[in-house]
This record gives sequence, structure tokens and C-alpha cells, in this order.
Amino acid sequence: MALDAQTRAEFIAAVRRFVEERLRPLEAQVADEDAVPEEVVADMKALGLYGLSIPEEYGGLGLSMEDECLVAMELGRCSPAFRSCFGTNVGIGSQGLVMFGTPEQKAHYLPGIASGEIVTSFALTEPEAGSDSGSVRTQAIWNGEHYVLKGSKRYITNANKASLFTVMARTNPDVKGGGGVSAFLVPRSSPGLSVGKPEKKMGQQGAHICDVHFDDVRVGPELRLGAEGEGFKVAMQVLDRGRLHIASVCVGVAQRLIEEIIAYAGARKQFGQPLANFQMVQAQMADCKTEAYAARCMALDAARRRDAGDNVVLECSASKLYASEMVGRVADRAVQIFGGAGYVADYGIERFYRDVRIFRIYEGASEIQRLIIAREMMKQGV
Ligand code: COS
Repeated sequence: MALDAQTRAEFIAAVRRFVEERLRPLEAQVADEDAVPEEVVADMKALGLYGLSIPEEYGGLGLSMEDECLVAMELGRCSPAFRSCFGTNVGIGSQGLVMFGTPEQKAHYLPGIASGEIVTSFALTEPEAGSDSGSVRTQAIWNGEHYVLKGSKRYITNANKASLFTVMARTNPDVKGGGGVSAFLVPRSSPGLSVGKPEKKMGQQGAHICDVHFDDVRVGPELRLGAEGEGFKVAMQVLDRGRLHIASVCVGVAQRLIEEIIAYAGARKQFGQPLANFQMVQAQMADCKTEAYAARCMALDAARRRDAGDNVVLECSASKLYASEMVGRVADRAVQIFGGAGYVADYGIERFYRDVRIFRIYEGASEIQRLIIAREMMKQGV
């Protein structure tokens, strides 16, 4: 549902205040402790952030894609680790259920996901199936009563906190590629399911990824999401949507860095003048703003077209590709403009530089986005 103009403005203003007053002061602490404090998580739930994209009838805010992108742009204006707490509930961890769930599955799980009582994870990637996600090896073999899941998933965001996983597993080992894959809702409490230790990462401390292991985990047929053999398509459609959200977060982070650049370049003097007076700095500033603006326009255009029911597979990938690469360039320029201060930890710029690197990799690496764009161009002939 699209919010009316006033409600939208009020909600975005509330998120902006929350980001500036509640989250930004904790950025360094979260990075040092590799954890978002529980009271902040509680505040995020109270603000409705876990349920941004969950339909209103199930207790969420039911935002349109455009409104979700606008909110994600605000959330991007602080350490991305905060957004990651509820990122899976809003995106890849819930949207398979929202798009393909039965009324019973939705009624059972969505209210808890919207409130944040249930944290969700999306378990697609495996040690041998990263970009080539159609080749998943985790098996889900029907034994006449249950599907029996066996295999391992890798780099699963929020797995350590999740109580519900959307798992893509091969129900038909004779069918190679995506066609043999089905999607399942798998509760964390299922016997045989275990989660590994959080990985040590380059950035985004406070956000966690872990392996998830399935050792003969039995899943009833009522927990299959969509038809047998449709799991790969479920995953692809969830990822299409997620890519617009990530593109919007990239726009938000770029905007934050631009604000930091403006403040620093205006205050820091060299050769008797503020850095902002030097044309070589101005050129870098102008490129940051221009590219962030382009990425914003792309994400919002694609979101509006998705809301209108258009096929936006190409636009989702183009948006994610451009925005994730754009924020990498902006972070690089920010380090350059800050100079030594950009390289030391106190100013937080080097932290953003590390944090944004993953945007070019997860939810489909830049190479995969280019592949999808080119394939869609050939299909559509435009
Ligand atoms: N929406 C709906 N259906 C889709 C789709 C989409 N966006 N993308 C693909 N499909 C369908 C295709 O139409 C095809 O259907 P048919 O078999 O009925 O013709 C089927 O899915 C297989 O598609 P395709 O042949 O394109 O699959 P490939 O194995 O060649 O590769 C890529 C597809 C590479 C695009 C896919 O594996 C991918 O997106 N990989 C990256 C995964 C990713 O983002 N991982 C990040 C980790 S999860 S956070």
C-alpha cells in the first residue's frame, strides 16, 4: 500500500530522527562490540521497522516498494549493521512467504515476523553454490511423510538470531539446475538443524553471517513454499525485490558520506583555505552528488514501476549494480578527501569504506547483475 503524502512524510521524518538521534551515536560502539544493543533492537521493533514490507492485515506497515525504498534511504544514513538486524525480516527472509505462502503459512508466521518476535533468514548460498545458485546440493527428499533435508548453507545473514529459515533445497536430484529445487520454511527448532559461529568479516560489525547445517531435518509438506520445483524461481523473485532495497540503502550510505564530506571540506583548511575551495576537491564532491542522485532516481523509478505491476527484473539489477558500485566510489573519494583522517578509525570514514564493500557482492554480485541485465536485454530486445 502506498502511504498518503502526509503519513509518508511523518514516518520518514520519524525514521530520520531515529537514525540521527538513536543510531548514529552508537555506531562506534556497535563496531567495537560486534553487536547491536538489545534496547536498540527493541526500539526498532517499536518503530515498526521489522514489518515495513509485511502486509497490514498481518500486522506490518505494508509499505509499497517506493515507500520502502524511501525508508531504506533514510536507514542507509547510519552504519549498515543497524539495518541488517531487520533487513532479512523486511526482505529476503520474509518475501518468499509474502509472495508465495498459503493463507495458513502467512497467518502462522507473518504477524511474528512483522513484530520482530520471529527473525528470519534466507538460506540459498552453499559452499559450492554462490553465484551459481541453481546448483544447490542441499537435498530435500520426500520419504512419504516428510521432506528430509540434508546439506549445508553458507554466509547466511542473521542465521544466529533466526527462528525461521527460508531454505532452497533439491527435491529432485535427477533434475539439474534450478528446476529440481523447492523452497521450504524451516523453523530453527527443527531437530537436526544447527548454526555455526558468526564469521569474522571485513566490515559491518554488528551484522552476522553463519553456516547453517541440515542433518536429516524433517519438514512437513505444509511447510513447502510454492510448488515442488519452483524454489529457484521463488528465490529469484525474492532477490529481484531485495536488490531494490539494497540499492536504496547504498543511496542512503552515499548521502551520509556526502554530508560528512561537506562538513569536513568546509571546515578543514590547507594552504589557508577550506578544502572545499579547491577545484580538485570540488570535482570529487560533484561526482559523488551526481552519482548518488542518479542511483536514487533509478531505484525510485524501478520501485514505482514494480508497484505498478511492471516486469522490472532488468531495472532491479541495473539499480543494484549502479548503486552498489556508486557507493564504493563515494566511500573511496571520502577517504581521499579526508586524507589521513579518512584512514584512521576516529572519523568513521574508513569503517564505511569497509562496510560498503559487501554491497557489490551480496544479493547478487555485480557480475551477476550484468549477466541478468544482458539476458533481459536480449529477451526484451530493448
Ligand atoms: N524471476 C522469475 N523467474 C526467473 C528469474 C526471475 N528473476 N530469473 C530466472 N528465472 C527463471 C527462468 O525463467 C528459468 O525458468 P524456466 O526454466 O522455466 O525457463 C529458471 O528460472 C532458470 O533461470 P536461468 O536459466 O536464468 O538460471 P541460471 O542458472 O542460468 O542463472 C542467475 C540465473 C545467474 C541469474 C541466478 O543463479 C542468480 O541470480 N544468481 C545469483 C544469486 C544471488 O543473488 N545470490 C546471492 C546470495 S542470496 S543473499
